[in-house]
Amino acid sequence: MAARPEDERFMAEAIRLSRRHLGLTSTNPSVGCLIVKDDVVLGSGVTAVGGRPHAEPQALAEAGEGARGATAYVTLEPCSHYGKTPPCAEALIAYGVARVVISVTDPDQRVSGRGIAMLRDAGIEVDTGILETEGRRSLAGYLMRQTRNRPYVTLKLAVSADGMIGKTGEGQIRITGDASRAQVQMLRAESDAILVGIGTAIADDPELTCRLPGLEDRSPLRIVIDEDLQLPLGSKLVRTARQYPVIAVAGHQPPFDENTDNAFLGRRAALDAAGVEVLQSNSAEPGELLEALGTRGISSLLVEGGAKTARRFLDTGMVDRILLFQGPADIGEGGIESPVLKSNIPPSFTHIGESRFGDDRCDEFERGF
Ligand code: AOF
Ligand code: ZN
Repeated sequence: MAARPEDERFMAEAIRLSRRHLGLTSTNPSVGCLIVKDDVVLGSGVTAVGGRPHAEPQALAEAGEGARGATAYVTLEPCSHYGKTPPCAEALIAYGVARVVISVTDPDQRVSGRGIAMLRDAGIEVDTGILETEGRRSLAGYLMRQTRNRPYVTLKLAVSADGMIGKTGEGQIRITGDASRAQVQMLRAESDAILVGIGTAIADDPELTCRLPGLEDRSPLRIVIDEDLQLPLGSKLVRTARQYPVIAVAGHQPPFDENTDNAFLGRRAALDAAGVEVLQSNSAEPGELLEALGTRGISSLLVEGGAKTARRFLDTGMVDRILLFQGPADIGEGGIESPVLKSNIPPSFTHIGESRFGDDRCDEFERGF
């Protein structure tokens, strides 16, 4: 049978629910599930922090006997494999669910199509592709890592009215207001990792944590592209490295002569001793670093600047989504130009929405994959 009018409404609710644990379930996707009968939600579940239990058994347990004859709304195809937990498809069958509505099919080789087949074989009606665009957006990190072994990359930029992202020699300056800043903290909470270049790390001395009340423990892994390992030992990043992990990404080649070579090794040892992990990767090829992060289970990466780093990610085609926050004031003389503006977003991106945060606006662009 085809999709029903209420399907999109309940799927939208399941997707909203799934977002609650974004950034907390790596390497598992954060999935949302609702058990609905006669237009009433009898149970709901989201993949638990750490990735297990999955969403379905939680929603089913809440619905209990009520699940018999009900419809299950799931953002991702229920799993069919015996992994660290038994298959969710089996649980849906055991509880006597009559119909399962799915947004996105699972690219995981162990599941892909089998979850749906198991349900259908048991006589359950299955509809797929409900709010698929929105579903794929909520699962973007998981889907990207599964299919390309790299995290989904969001580039966030805060741009002044005259198109600048900062002012030379002035460190952190206010471009956007408090509402935008809170939104960025939320983005950090939803990301597995956050990345800046060493220029920004030195000029701004940022913390890159999530400081929203109650969400402090959702700070992402913090990464600095730091070719020559110049990250100051007194920086906020290094000082907090034992609490919130930091990776410094050094270039492949240490400098050539012996003295500088030794200095590089010394800085490396000092960062190491301060609890900063040093990783070597060619900074001109962000794809190399992204692959290493994908292998470690990082599914979503937020790139927060500066201009050079953003440019490199854009030029090598490693940006999947751009969030352009625009403040109302000019920066003028000494401004550092944004690597990208609303007027020159690369043609492979589509404008998918605009929101307002106080006096600022935020335009969102994405590239399909
Ligand atoms: C679901 N519901 O809530 C999630 C699913 O290592 P395991 O056993 O936990 O299995 C991981 C796989 O399970 C993952 O790659 C994806 O296919 C699926 N995740 N499936 O039915 C959920 N999080
Ligand atoms: Zn499952």
